[in-house]
Amino acid sequence: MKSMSLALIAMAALLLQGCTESIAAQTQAGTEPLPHVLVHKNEYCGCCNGWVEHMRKAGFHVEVRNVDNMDPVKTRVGVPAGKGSCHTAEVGGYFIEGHVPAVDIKRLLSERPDAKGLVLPGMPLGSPGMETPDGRSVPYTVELVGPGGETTPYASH
Ligand SMILES: [Cu+2]
Repeated sequence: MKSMSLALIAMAALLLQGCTESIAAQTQAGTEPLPHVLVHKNEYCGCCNGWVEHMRKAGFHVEVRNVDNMDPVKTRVGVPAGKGSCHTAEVGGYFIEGHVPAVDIKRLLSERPDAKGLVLPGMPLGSPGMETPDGRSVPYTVELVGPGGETTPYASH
């Protein structure tokens, strides 16, 4: 009889330990996992791959889709005229145009503003994926694209 209750206590202890471990794992991974990122890009775009690597290092799961013509994608998601860059991504219901830093995308996903997405027009030197061998960079501003396609400054780097 005594040995049986000891066995029960040991089993309960194991169960408790199991619970504690799974809670610890959840906390470590963060409360909400980062959403899946779908990137549309041209097969031969090198700086696009640089940005994909930057996003993966930041913890995003990135799926890459190579397309010959980017125009239909940009039109569909709503990239404003003159604000385009080399690649267009979709994440959490927003679009991300160009070499936008992952930190801005994480902020977008936590704040969830009423907007279509973020744009970083052109390909500014020093932005993620546009690093230069000598470390040169230019200041750049990521813009938020509102529901009507209007842009407002979102983050300066
Ligand atoms: Cu680029």
